[in-house]
Amino acid sequence: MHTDRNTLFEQLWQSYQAVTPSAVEIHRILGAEEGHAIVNDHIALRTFNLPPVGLEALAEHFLALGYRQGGEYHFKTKKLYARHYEHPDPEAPKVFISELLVEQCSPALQAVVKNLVAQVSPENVTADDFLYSGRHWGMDYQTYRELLEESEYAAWMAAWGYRANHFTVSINHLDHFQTVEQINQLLKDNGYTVNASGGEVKGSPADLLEQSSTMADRVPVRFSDREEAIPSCFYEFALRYPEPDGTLYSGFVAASADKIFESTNAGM
Ligand code: OOG
Ligand code: NI
Repeated sequence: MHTDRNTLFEQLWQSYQAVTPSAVEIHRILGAEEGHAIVNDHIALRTFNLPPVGLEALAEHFLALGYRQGGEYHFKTKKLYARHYEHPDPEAPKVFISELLVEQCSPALQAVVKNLVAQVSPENVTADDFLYSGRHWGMDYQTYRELLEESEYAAWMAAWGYRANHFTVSINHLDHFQTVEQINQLLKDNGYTVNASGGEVKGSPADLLEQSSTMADRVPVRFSDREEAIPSCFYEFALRYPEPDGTLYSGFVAASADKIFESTNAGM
């Protein structure tokens, strides 16, 4: 477990940006190099609900840094369960962790995923670098394609392993953009594809959270038998609204999250 929050998030960013060239470019487009601060609203991590890699094992890394459990979210059709974690320091990024409910999947998928997870050493799960350690298992392209037919989430997880699947720009902290619509227009003007599932702006002021995201980059991944370009990670944008007590809403919105998961869909 890391003892320093900044080091953990810096390492997560490094492993994320290595497979997400658009995040680096968008960072620059937003003016990061001209001294405009880019504040990260949250990151998201994915896993399978099997020991030793279930949601709670990932969460331990954040609890050790003083994070506390927030809300929980159910995604029935996608067979996912998620929780968010937040820190008493409001400047700390929130963390959204989901897990695939493997027992609800087909016997074939269960067999594949159990075999992958069996290759993870429990001592690696508590190691400092686990959350950005990538894949711990052998993976061939055909198996990836088979998983894809049943669950985009399972296929993504099997191909990429442990890493942040997105970072999120806090629009509240931008000084030159105020709305999700403005960000989406900027993205489109620069040639990026905005995730349109359920609408390009997800959520509303009444939900206290509006979000959008790019569609994941496609980058080559090394499978055991060959290299293929597949969806990697995406960039998200979040605008939070105040609760009656004046503090910004710190939760997530399940109906919006359901669509944001689709930012890594392969579409083939
Ligand atoms: C997480 C999707 C949900 C949000 O902000 O609601 C999410 C994922 O794609 O793993 O990030
Ligand atoms: Ni998100």
